[in-house]
Amino acid sequence: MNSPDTTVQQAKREHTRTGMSKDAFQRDLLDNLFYIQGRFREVATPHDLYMAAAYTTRDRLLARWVKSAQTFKATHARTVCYLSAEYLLGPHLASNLVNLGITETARAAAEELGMDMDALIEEEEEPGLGNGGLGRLAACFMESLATCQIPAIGYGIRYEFGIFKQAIEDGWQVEKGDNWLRNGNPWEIPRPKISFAVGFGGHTESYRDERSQVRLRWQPAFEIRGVAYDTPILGYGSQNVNLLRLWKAEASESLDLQAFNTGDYYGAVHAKIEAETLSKVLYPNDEPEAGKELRLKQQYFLVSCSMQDMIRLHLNTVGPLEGFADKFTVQLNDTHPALAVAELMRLLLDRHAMTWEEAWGITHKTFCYTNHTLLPEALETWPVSLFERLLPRHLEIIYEINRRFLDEVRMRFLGDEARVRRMSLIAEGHERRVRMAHLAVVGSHAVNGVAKLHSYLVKAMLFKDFAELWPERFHNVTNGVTPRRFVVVANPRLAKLITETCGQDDWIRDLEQLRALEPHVDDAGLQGRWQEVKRAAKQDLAQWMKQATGIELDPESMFDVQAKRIHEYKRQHLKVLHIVRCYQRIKQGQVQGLVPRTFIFGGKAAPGYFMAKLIIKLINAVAEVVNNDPQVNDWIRVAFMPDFNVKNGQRLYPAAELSEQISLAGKEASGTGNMKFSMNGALTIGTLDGANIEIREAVGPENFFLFGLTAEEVLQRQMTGYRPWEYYQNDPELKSDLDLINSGLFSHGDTQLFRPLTDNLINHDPFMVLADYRAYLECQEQVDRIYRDPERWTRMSILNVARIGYFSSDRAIREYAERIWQVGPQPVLDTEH
Ligand code: GLG
Repeated sequence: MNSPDTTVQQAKREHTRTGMSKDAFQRDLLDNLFYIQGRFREVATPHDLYMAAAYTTRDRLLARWVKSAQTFKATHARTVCYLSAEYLLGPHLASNLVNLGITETARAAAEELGMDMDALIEEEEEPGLGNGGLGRLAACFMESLATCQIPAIGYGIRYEFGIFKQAIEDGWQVEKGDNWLRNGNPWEIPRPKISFAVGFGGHTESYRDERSQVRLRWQPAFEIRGVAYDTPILGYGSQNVNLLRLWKAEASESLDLQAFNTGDYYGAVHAKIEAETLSKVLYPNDEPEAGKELRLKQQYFLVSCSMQDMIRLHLNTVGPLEGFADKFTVQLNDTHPALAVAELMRLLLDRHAMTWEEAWGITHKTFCYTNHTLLPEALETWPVSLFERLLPRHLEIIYEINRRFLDEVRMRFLGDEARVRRMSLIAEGHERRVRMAHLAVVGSHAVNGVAKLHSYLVKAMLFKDFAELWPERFHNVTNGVTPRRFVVVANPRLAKLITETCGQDDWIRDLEQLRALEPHVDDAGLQGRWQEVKRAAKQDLAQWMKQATGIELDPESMFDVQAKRIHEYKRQHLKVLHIVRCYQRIKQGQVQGLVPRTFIFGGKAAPGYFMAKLIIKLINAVAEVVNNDPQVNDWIRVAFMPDFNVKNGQRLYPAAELSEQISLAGKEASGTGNMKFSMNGALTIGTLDGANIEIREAVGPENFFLFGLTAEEVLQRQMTGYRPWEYYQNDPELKSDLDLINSGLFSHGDTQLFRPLTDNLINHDPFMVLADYRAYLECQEQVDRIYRDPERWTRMSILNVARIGYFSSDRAIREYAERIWQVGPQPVLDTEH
């Protein structure tokens, strides 16, 4: 026990070390520059200064983290464990300063030392440990969990190479390695003592335990180790800090020693290198998983380390494992961590000697599963043969789960063997495969989709049989995004204007308060300032683009943006057809009613996704012709922002006026970019897909540009037979746009380059681009009409922001907490000040 005196001293020391005043920040900045970076002011590089600022900020997080850990321990707080193969975090510095509430203090402190805080923020290389929406959602959720004061641990993989960096060369995407750790990562703390062995291969065997019971155990052929790296995640305006724990793969010491002792030095080094490849690289999505054995290994590595860690924590703090599901609730972010179901069963059965019924009772109470897509190619299945080889014990457990589950199905639906086959965890066929989504549904007590339409389709189509068996298991939680990063950090001018107009900044914590803008919507003063804020953001983006790509954007034109992964279902090619139509109209002198526009694209294509890469080439090919034709470039310009990531997204959202959300209805589970654009005052042109539907309801149909087939109509067309060539033949403008692409005009005379794309559209068109073409063009004409009335446009923009509060990830997290996790806030008290 500390005497009261030493406790007071400790608190004082903490206070002087991590004080929030400008002077304290300034002193620590220099201290950290000197003692951690080993530099002094005169010779420090911008990167040194960034590191010093990062450590100075981290110190302040750590003070809160310690208090959080103490509070959670003392109160035995129920904890959410978020299991995700991806976290697309984005840069930490600016967002942590905002959440600490010291952005201005830090800026002033830096300025007095002759440093420019914005330049330091620019220095940070972002951890791109995710592909797109799914990974970014996990990052928003971590931030909102801390903001909502819900104790949580995010578990993931510390990939040495995150999502590739995209360069554009000759119009094509070129992938470059993302060596984000090269210059060190000041935000993480290695925990070499928190490490677990993870086995692979080998065989299972039965033995008799001390009570003479026959039990099974797994003897893996080899083991690697997972070591914890912790990153503190601070909530906005709260003292709560949660933990993001990422696992790095290392060679197991025991194997090392063995090899060294037998004199096989190179063998030992080789084993080490091979073990480390496990967390080497994040897999880009949208690619078939064939031959991706390493990916299954990664998935098992993640869940094994994480489940072992939870059991360790439980035994250390609570005690007997019977109460495991009361202490922890585990959210499976898509099927990537679904193996956790089998792993927890294995640990409880084989290591902790529980009966099947006890272990299953706990497992089933522990897990919840979020589905993020209906696209069949993204629904993971793994060959049984691969499981046999890598995870023999888990396969046995999965078979037993399946046997018991299918008995239940047979009891409920007597004689319906077709249903049994459809629902089985094992897909029969010439190659038997494990269906990870079925494992996740059977092993969880709650399953949710990520927007109303998506959750409906999950129940009505994807998991129809399961919803008939267990209707109460299915939920919807519509996604959200954090307004801290996507408004306060990305768009400080807008944040300031909102705060001044509302008279307070409570909206940052409670986004529904944006409604206070609504009474001012007709105020000419606000409208003028609103327009100025947008113009300034457009100028910033234009400046960045000029320097990054050489392309000049005209800030006087409408900024029309589509930024997201490149995928046929998201229909970037529909947007291109619109641009080609504008081009032709301008060439033919039909400019009446046209509004000058800058079309901006951003997004990566999966390296093995040929069609997506061809779409990027097409965008750049059209850009080259359009931008170099003086007859048209007064009207339209096209720019492709290279390497769309969180950091670049933060440049784009504030500058956008029109947000393109034009996926084929029924294909985009939710979308979250749609929310980020709208929060920054862009108007949406979109289909009735994913969260677009709910955004439109929230902002009002009159403030949203709607077009296109509904999900139901799409299904109908598919059933009655969709014939894209009829659209091609019957719509002369559509025909002429596609023909122009094939004419070689955009490809230096090459008439074959874009054939795979245009042929596919005319003959198959799986995402019904041609069916929606006409409606899209007409809707774009309406966009032009309204844009020509700036007052009306601005009004709509203000209303979009005023009514977007529902799409905060704080709201989403509160819904999970109440309806799915049954967990409440555990505030950490500020005992320091
Ligand atoms: C998915 C979907 C998106 C969704 C995101 C987060 O494609 O529509 O918004 O997850 O739920 N695979 C994804 O990125």
